[in-house]
Amino acid sequence: MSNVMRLVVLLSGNGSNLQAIIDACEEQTIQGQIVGVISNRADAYGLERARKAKIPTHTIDHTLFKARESFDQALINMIDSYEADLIVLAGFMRILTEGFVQHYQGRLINIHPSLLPAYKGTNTHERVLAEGATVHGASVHFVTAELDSGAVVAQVKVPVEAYDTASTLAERVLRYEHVLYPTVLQWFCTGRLRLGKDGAYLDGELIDTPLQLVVEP
Ligand code: NHR
Ligand code: GAR
Repeated sequence: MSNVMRLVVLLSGNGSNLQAIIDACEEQTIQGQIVGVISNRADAYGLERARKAKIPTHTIDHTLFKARESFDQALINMIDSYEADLIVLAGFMRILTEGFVQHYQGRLINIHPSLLPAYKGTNTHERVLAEGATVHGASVHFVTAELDSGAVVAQVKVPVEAYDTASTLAERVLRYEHVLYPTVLQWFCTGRLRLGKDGAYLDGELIDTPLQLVVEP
């Protein structure tokens, strides 16, 4: 009963994706256990959500480190003390060094608020609106050293409405994320999803185009 996958979640903010993952673990729609939550900001509401769920929390404040390498090493030391099988980025807002990413090759996964490869980086909702796109979305990808460029596993499309502001759009995207992310994490936790040399595999088959999930948010 205790050989389920051990997840460590990294976040920087509200943690609504963390909440979706906590709920899925409790309902056993994810057969995994969140063994720790780490934030780079002491005031992240996600830490409060973790405490309520009796999950150990830590803050590693990036502003206390002179170099990205030393911050990342502190993260590595903390994560490895939990013997994590999978490191889940959930609204984590610090770019990670190549050394960090290589240490967790195939065990580091992120959710990004766009239909990758479109709109890498930050402020995706603002940029989608500025360009007048009618479809937006979210992607789950394995993390590699190049930002938002690792193998994309699955995506959801989200409609853009004429009245949208960045905030109403972000809210809608999040509701889809809360279904997408637990789904993909369960694939990993059941051994169906892995990262190979040439990309991500689901049930032994290369994902050559990101899987399109159709979900009820
Ligand atoms: N690290 C690597 N190496 N590769 C990725 O794909 C990563 C990553 C770290 C985080 C999440 C990410 C996203 O989904 C992520 C993917 C932060 C920034 C950023 O510019 C960009 C992308 C992502 C996270 N961060 C600034 C920095 O200097 C700080 C911005 C801030 O604090 O608000 O690190 O989009
Ligand atoms: C989510 O939309 C996530 O995709 C995005 O931040 C939000 C976090 O919300 N991630 C990034 O932009 C990473 N750069 P949450 O804290 O409520 O889960």
